[in-house]
Order: sequence, then C-alpha cells, then structure tokens
Amino acid sequence: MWPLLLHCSRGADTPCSKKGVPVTYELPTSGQRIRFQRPDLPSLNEVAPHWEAARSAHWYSNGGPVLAAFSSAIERYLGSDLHAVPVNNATSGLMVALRALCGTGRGATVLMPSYTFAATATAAVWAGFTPAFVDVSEDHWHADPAMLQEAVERETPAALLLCSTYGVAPPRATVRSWSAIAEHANIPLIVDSAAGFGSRDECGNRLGGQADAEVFSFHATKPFAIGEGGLVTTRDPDIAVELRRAANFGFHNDRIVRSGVGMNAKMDDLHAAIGLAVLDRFDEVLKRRQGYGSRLSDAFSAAGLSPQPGMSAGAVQFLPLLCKTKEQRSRLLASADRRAIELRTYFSDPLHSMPAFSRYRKTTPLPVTESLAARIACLPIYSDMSAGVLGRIEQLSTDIQ
Ligand code: T4K
Repeated sequence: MWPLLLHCSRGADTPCSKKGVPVTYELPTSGQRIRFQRPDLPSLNEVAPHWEAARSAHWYSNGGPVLAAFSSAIERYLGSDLHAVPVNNATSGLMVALRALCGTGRGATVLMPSYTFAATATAAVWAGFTPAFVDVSEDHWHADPAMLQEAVERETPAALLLCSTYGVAPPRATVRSWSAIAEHANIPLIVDSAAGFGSRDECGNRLGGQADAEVFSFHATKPFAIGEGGLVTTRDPDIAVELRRAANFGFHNDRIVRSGVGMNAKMDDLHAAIGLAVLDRFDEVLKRRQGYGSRLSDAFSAAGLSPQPGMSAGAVQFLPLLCKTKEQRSRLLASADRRAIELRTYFSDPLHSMPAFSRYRKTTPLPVTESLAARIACLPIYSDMSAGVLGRIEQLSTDIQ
C-alpha cells in the first residue's frame, strides 16, 4: 500500500517548518508487509552536535571541519594505518579509484566478476574502461583466483576490480592470490567492498586494507547508513593523495588540473555529521545484524539452504542464502509473496546477462555465477528486527522443506 499522504502546512505548529509553502510527504503504509530493508538513520538530535561544528565554522563542504573529524574517526575505527577518503557514494568512489590508479581508461580492460551489483561495471564504463567478466568460486562466491590468473594472461587488463561479495571478507588466501596476480602483472588491485564496512576477515581484521584501494558504500540500505555516501581506503599515502585529487576535480595544491581530470565525488559535512552519529552506535548495530543473520541462517539450514562462508563476521546488509535447486528458490519466493515478505535475488540477473553489459567479454564460461544467480534468495535484515518479524521470516523455512 502506497502512499500515506502526510500534509504538513508550513506556518502551522508542526515540526516541518515555520512558514511558506505547504509540504506533502508520501510515506509507505506497508501494513503487515515485511520490507526487504528498513533503514534506521540517526535522529536530528544525534546529528546536531556534529552539524553545529560546521555551522559555527560556516564550512559545509570541500573539506570542512566535520568531514575532517569524520575521516579521522573512520581511520581510528579501521586502524591498520589506513587512509580514509570519504566520497559521495560508492559508485563514484569506484570511478575515482580507477582514475587515480589507472588514469583515463581509453577503453582498457578491467577484470571483474559478473556476480555483483550493476554499480561495479557501471563505474568502470563511466571511468572509460571496458569490463571483462571472470567467474567466482563456489567455495566462497568471490572471484576465483585460478580463473583470474588465466584471464590476466589472456586479456592484459589495466586493473583488477574484484569484490568482497555481499560485503563478506574473502578468505585471506584468496586475497593473497589476487594481490600476487596483480603484482605480477604490474596492475592495481581495487576491491569493491560496498556492503562490507565493519566486516572482519578470518584474522579478525576489519576490511579496508585488502587492495591498493578498497571502496565502501554508506548508502541508506547499507549497515553503515548515512543516506548517500561512500569511502575509499588505502594503505599508501601517495595513493590517498591521488584519490583525494580525483574526487576534487583533479586539483593539485595550486588549484591547477594537470594530467588527470577529476570529478566532484566529495562528501559534504552534513553527511559526515550523520556518519559520526552512526559511528557512535555502529558496533551495537553490527552485533544485532550478525545475531539476526545467524538466527535466520540456522532456521533455514533445516531446509538445506546455506549461507555464504564468512557471513557471521560480515556486516550483514541482508542475508543471501543458497537454495538447493532453482525450483526450491521459486517455492521460497512464492511463499514469501503469499506471506507478504519482500525477498530479493541479488545478483540475479548477473551482469553478463543484463542487456547493457552483455556486449562485454566473458573471459571464460561463468557456470558458478549462473548457478548462484539461479538459486540465491536474499532475506531481509534490519538493524532492529522484532521477534515477531524474525518469527514470520522463519516460517518461510517450513514452507519449503
Ligand atoms: N558495488 C556493490 C557491490 C554494491 O552492492 C553497490 C550498491 C555499489 C557498488 C554502489 O554503492 P552506492 O553507489 O549506492 O553507494 C540498493 C542500494 O541502493 C545499493 O546501494 C546497493 N548496492 C544495492 C545492493 O541495493 P536497489 O536499487 O536494489 O535498492 P532499492 O531501492 O530497491 O531498495 C531496497 C530495499 O530498501 C527496498 O525494500 C526498499 C528499502 N528502502 C530503501 C531506501 C533507499 C527503504 O526502506 N528505505 C530507504 O531509504 O539498490
């Protein structure tokens, strides 16, 4: 059911405004329907103390005081001597990373999985590169190092743009192989960890240092949610300078744009203020999301559905579960529909099957990608799920046994 109209006459004694044009908000009236995501951003009261720092400095973007405080807080949170470059969303973060590390694309090939969100390939195309797709491993759903090695030899790519699929940390050995392949080919490794801010790898380290540049999303639907926003991290101070430059029109300190044309991918201070408020409670949010993920994953294991290895240490944007067969997935989706629960099937269709991307080369057949895409079902996860909501989702598992 959509929408509920909330009329808010400015001039009336409402929280909306003091005077002027009436404002109408269209709010979803979902009734009993369980939405796939239901973001919960901080209240204005929580954001206000941070925002006041921008107001008292009269500095709202282009590296204002709140943005600087947010960058430092993120660096302290991630640790490991990482440099943090906040950006206005992960898609532009990927474009900035590609341009900072590889210059203008001129159509050069970038290897990436097809089993990812459209933004990964979109960013490469907008930055001037040509995607070529590699398969993922059925063991962990991240790019398969053996396939990658073969593809690098054949395609001589300009960069590897690999993913922490669903924001879950790839096994350390896999990341080591990716790095070795990139290093041997003398090309940069960029990792799209969009949903992975706060995820930990098998050694307990937070993601952020897996590549020459790693990219996170702070979109409203992500566990670390500020509305629109993102982050690029790197260990290398020189790369950090290039990333900041690429996100700020390409300006050097003397405000001259030299070889590399940049873009405007800056995060503003209001989003940084929201980010500081999110950071205050993020560990608690992560703990809850991981708890819901484990509970639902256990409930569905009786029906033979399996989670991605490493999920329990992830930030758990939502819960992807692999059905035994595509028929079982169809039954699950139909049952969810009947019970008014919104499920999703990310990443189906995989990119190589989408019309906009099907012209790009598959470096090999992609059987694992196709098998995952045909059987994946993603369950809702929020930061605050009631026992009632969790119970209703669990009921689906009994429908498909
Ligand atoms: N790389 C990867 C691997 C990614 O997964 C993504 C984004 C990116 C890069 C790019 O990151 P950004 O440039 O966005 O920072 C959503 C997100 O918009 C997208 O950020 C995310 N991946 C993707 C996996 O999910 P949609 O188009 O599928 O979302 P949508 O609008 O259908 O909403 C999903 C659910 O959330 C629905 O139940 C509605 C609900 N919702 C959504 C919003 C925004 C709310 O209840 N409230 C809200 O404010 O892409």
